Formats: sequence, C-alpha cells, structure tokens
Amino acid sequence: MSYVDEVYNYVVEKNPAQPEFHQAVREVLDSLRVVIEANEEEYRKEALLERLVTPERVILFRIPWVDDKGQVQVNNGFRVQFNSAIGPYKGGLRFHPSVNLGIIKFLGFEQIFKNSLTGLPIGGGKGGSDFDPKGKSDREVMAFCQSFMTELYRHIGADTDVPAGDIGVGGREIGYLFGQYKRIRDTYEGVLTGKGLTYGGSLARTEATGYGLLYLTNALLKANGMDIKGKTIAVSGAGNVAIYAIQKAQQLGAKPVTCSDSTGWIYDPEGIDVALLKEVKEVKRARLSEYAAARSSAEYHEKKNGEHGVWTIKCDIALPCATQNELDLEDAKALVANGVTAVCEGANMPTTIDATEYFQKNKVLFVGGKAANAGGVATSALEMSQNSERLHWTFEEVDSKLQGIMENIFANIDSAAKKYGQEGNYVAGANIAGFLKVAEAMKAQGVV
Ligand code: NDP
Ligand code: 2IT
Repeated sequence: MSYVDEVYNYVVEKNPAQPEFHQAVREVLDSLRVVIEANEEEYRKEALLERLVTPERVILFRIPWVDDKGQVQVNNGFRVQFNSAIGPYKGGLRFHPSVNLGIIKFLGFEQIFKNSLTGLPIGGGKGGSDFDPKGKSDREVMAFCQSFMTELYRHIGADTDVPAGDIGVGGREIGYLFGQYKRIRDTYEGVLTGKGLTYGGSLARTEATGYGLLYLTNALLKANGMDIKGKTIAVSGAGNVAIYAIQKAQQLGAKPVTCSDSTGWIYDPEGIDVALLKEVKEVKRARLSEYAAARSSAEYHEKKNGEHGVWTIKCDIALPCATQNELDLEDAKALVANGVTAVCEGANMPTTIDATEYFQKNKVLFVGGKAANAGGVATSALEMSQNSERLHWTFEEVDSKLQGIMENIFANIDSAAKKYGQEGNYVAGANIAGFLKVAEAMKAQGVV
C-alpha cells in the first residue's frame, strides 16, 4: 500500500467518528501523492506524515457559566495546537452548537497549510466551543467568554498561540476574551487578533477575509483571460466573510445577487444592498427575512431540508462563505448547468469532495479555502506585527499588503500546480505549496 493510503487509514483508525477531519486529510493527502512518492523513503523513515496528521497538543476543557435566570450552564471548550513548525499556533475560535473535536481538528489541520501559503511565520491551530451565542444577552456572552478564557489563558500567548475569530466569534467576543486574558495575566500583549481598534486591533482585519477572497478571485480570472467587471456572483452566508466579499465584489464592478443565513436565503437581482445587510446582521443580529422586508427587489426563501438555496441561481462566480459541506454534488451540477465559470471558497471546506471533482472535470476554475480565504489570517499576522512594533499602520497600508499577499498566493499555487504536472488544479497547487514549506521546517527541526 502507498504511504499516502497507509497514513489515511491510520487517521481513520486513530480518530473514529471524526468525518470532517478524515475529509480534510483525504483531500490534502490525495493531492500530495506526487510529492510524497518522490520522497517516500525519507518521509516514511521520519514518519513525517504521521506527525503532520497528529496535533502537537489537544486541550479539552469545561466551561461553566451562569445564565440570566441564574441557572448554571456547562459547555465544552477545545484548542487544538496542530503544528508550530513555521511559527506560533494561529487560528480562530468557533462558537457554534455543532462544534466538536473532529470539526476543530479539521479546521486546525487546514490552518497549517493556509498559514504556510500566506508566506508569514504562523503555525496552525484552531479552537472553540459548542456554545451558541445566538439569542444570548451581552452579559451571558461575556460570562461565557470570561469562563472560556479562565482556562484557555494558560495555554496561549503572543509568541505561543494566538487565537482569533471564526463562526460566532466577532469583535464583541474577542473584546471580552481579551479583557479577561489581560486581567488574569496582568500583561498587555497581542494574544488575540481581530481586536478592536482602540486596543491593538488592525485596520482592515474586519474586511480582510472577504476582501482577500475577491483579490484572489480577481487574480484567478485575470490569469485565465477574464474580467470580474459585470460578473454575476452567488454568495452564501451573511456573516463576516460574506458581507465583505459582497462589498469588495461591488467595488470591483461585479454584481453579487445572493446571501444566506442558517434560516433562509435572499435573491436580490438588483444586487445586494451592503449597508442594509450590515444593519440587519452586524447591528441588529437579526434574520435575513428583515433584509427582504426592507427591500422590495429582494426575494426571501425560508431554508428547507434538501433544498439547494443560493446555488440554484444563475451566476458566473460562486463564493461559498458560510460553513463546511454546504455545497454538494447536486449544487455543483446546478451551478455547472447554469454556466458558472469560477468557484472560490470563502468558508473552510464548504465544497464536498465529489462536488470539487465535478467542478474540476467540467473545467470550472476552482480555488479551495486554504488559498482563497487566507486573507483573514494573513491580516491577523499583520496585526501581530503591528502589536510587536507597537505601531499602527493605515488602512491603505494593510489593504495593499493584503492585496499583495493574495496575488502572491495565487501565483504560488498556480506555479506549484504547473511544476507538478497538474496545471489548472489549484487545489493540488495550494496543498503542495503549503505542505513543502512546513515539511522542510519539520525536517530541519528534527524529531519533535
Ligand atoms: P460568521 O459567524 O460571521 O457568519 C457565518 C455565516 O454562515 C452566518 O450567516 C451563519 O448564519 C451562516 N452559517 C453558519 N453555520 C451555518 C450552518 N450550519 N448552516 C447554515 N448557515 C450557517 O462567520 P464567518 O463569516 O467568520 O465564517 C464563515 C466561514 O468562513 C466559516 O467556514 C469560517 O471558518 C470561514 N473563515 C472565516 C474567517 C474569518 O476571518 N472570520 C477566515 C477564513 C475562513 P446565521 O447568521 O444564521 O448564524
Ligand atoms: O479560518 C481562518 O483562517 C480564520 N478563522 C481566521 C484565523 C485568524 O487567526 O485570523
């Protein structure tokens, strides 16, 4: 059996009931075959792949907190410190009821390669909780965040592990987490990114993932002889990534016509009104039905099981920006039948493996999340730089660095794909380019 297949079987055996983690590993290992086969003996002897798929450290903890009725609640907390070969662990925290160890491991594993692709010195990690911030008062969210940090603080630090936001963790949560860390440690340091602008945050971090996604999409289209101007875009999600993807798409002259949340989706043929979307989702924290109620051009569709939502809308470009496995084979077929030319992942692993293969077979330009959504974590690394030098850069400075980083990522994944005989396969290009740097650093540092 090949080393790649052996290690995949090892992962399935050692990590039962973690399908998302298996899926993330499968996708990476499959595209590394050509590299692994060329170095099989050396990698096998050093157990390089076994080390790569095994987190350096996993922290599981209890989070007790008191709700507004005086009732004690208990949630599960996770931090997976996956790989620190090229820098301190870096990656977001997700608060969502679906969070479990397998989900955090898939996210932490992907983060290793994504962070490597940014070209910046950051290792891979991820964390979170099955806590649901939806419907909670600010005081309840604060109580939860303080309890979460009361355990997490001992495992993180500006040069050790630097968490940030992800689903369910935005500016409000980062503020509460930072306050509690500072209080316990009595140290003012850049231990989290995505901070507010008054206490060490970076300009453009809020916008970075969505903007970066569009900078990359733009570079992809240009390299393939197309222009983003005038293109119709289907976006899913209505959170941090989706909102700023929609905003940048409009700035580049494209027309995003959809968005979605966990309860329903919007089709707005005149183009999404970003100011209204921000008011509904960022300020009121309300459902998308309120968007439709305030805008006559918009149709609202309640989410139904088995229904295919935004992917049934005819578009040139699809940008999944909500969550894992939200775009399946049937969705891919509908998009291809409607003439989609490019799909770039704003979310982490939103496309199932069979849907990805269907796009690739049908010559749709496809860029996975490790490359396409790396702008968020890249700008987090820029926030770390600013914290270290105790200076703030202007919005334009950060934004132009972000644009440069995304264009660089595209150039690197494109040339890695070509170099390894898989021209146009940007998934393979990203996995290979991300892997090579980490593997080199792991080899240099010996058996650790
Ligand atoms: P947010 O919490 O801001 O928004 C998530 C959006 O997706 C919301 O609209 C939410 O709906 C919807 N959503 C989440 N889970 C589900 C679900 N199970 N079914 C349907 N809809 C769902 O998160 P982000 O925008 O930050 O994250 C979106 C994706 O992007 C995630 O995959 C994340 O890992 C990834 N990502 C985020 C980065 C960042 O910097 N924030 C960086 C790189 C990747 P509702 O409003 O109803 O909750
Ligand atoms: O998935 C991701 O890259 C993020 N949620 C952002 C991580 C970060 O450290 O900014």
